[in-house]
Amino acid sequence: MTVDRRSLLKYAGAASVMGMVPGLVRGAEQAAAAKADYTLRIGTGLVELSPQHILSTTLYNGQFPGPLLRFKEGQRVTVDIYNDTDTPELVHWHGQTIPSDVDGAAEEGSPFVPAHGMRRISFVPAPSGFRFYHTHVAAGDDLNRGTYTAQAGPVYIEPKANPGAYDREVFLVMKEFAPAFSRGGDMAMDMLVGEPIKALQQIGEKADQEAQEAQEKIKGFEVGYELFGINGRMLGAGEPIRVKQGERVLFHVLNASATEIRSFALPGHTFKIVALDGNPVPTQAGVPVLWLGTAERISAIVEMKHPGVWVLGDLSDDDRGHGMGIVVEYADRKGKPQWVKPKPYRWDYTRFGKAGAVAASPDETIEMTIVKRNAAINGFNQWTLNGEAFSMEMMKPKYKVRQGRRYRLKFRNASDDIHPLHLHRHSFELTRVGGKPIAGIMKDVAMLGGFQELEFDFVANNPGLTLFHCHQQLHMDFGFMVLFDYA
Ligand SMILES: [Cu+2]
Repeated sequence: MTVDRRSLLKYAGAASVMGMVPGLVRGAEQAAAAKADYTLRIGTGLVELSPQHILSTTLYNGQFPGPLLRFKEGQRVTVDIYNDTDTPELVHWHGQTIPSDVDGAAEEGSPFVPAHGMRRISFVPAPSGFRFYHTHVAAGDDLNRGTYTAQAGPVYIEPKANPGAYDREVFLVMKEFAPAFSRGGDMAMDMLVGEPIKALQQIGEKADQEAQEAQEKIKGFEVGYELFGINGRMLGAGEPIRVKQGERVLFHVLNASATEIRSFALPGHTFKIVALDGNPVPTQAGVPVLWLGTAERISAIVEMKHPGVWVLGDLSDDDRGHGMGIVVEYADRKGKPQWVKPKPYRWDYTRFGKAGAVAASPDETIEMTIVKRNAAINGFNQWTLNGEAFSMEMMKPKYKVRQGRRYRLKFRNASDDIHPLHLHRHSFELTRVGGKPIAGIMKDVAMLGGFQELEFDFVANNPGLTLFHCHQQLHMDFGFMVLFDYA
């Protein structure tokens, strides 16, 4: 594989310069002055997926997942971040409405945590619910960087008032390990509701043709994985989740994958969805299967009323076979964990929306057409939004927004890939998915289906540079990003 690293090296160079801002010295002085509420240490360590599968990667505090951080809504916290690695790092507080300099994205101006240095940050956690933290550096062609490593950990921000209709909480972090490049195949996409739109397929076909004529290239690189786990353990290698009949268990599930869409089922049980991306849903519908795009979170209550020893796992036999699952064991039940393949189920966000409601009208609509240029950059697919790929040097494309205005983003996907769309520092309201109107669902990541459209609204209520990107690491690193800037 020949890969030109010039652009990536240029980016890394800019990164180390940005890491040298005065914050380093100030941070160290502050650290000496008072102890932080939380400390994160970024460093190389081992993950024991099973006794036979121990691998080395970059971790928070020597563990995967990183420690569960419990914050209180509205109560300021300080976090000391130490970087024991040789490269500058960024910790992004995913799903929180915090200032740009602590959000943890270089594009927004957050300073890097220098190699072998530290940075103290302080912010007021919000909104309440299930969030997470993860690295936000570009990986490019380096599978030892970015979200291909094990730098991810859950955050739970306690609400001021806790509804509490469950007996206990279990946090589950789904993650792949041992990544490798391959020439991509097609992503399965029939699990999302909605039909492909012909006009978008035609735009995609035209881009394919152009890429082929220009470079005679085939499909670009994709990433596959050898090993899978939940909370850092392969199926059967960790402790089972021990439950009692009649217990109501609130699962907080995070898809911490760098690139993959994940599914989840527990034979004979139903998930009652109570929150998406940590935000309570208007309609708590029951579903047999969960589908989560990269970085999505689902909070769901399962009533334990089907005694046995079960596999709670991914629908893909291959991924589950390589570890993507965890055993659920009822008290006094013994035996081999059972898996039963669920009936096909199409994921539909609108089921959890506010019935009959219509979202508020936007002040402005911004349309974005997403096109894939097959293998256009050294064998990697390039992604363009309205014909433009994001450039760190130019800090473009950049859209101006005005405080207080409500913006509707209308995405038109002219590719066959699913895109987990992510907006930083703001929550958005889904307003149209798979051809259906929807209201009342607040999220920070949403899956846009292949050759489909999706609309969401956000209110410009948190001044500062704001990044929007696809959360698929390969897509964001190769163009799928824009900035919003307050006028
Ligand atoms: Cu994408």
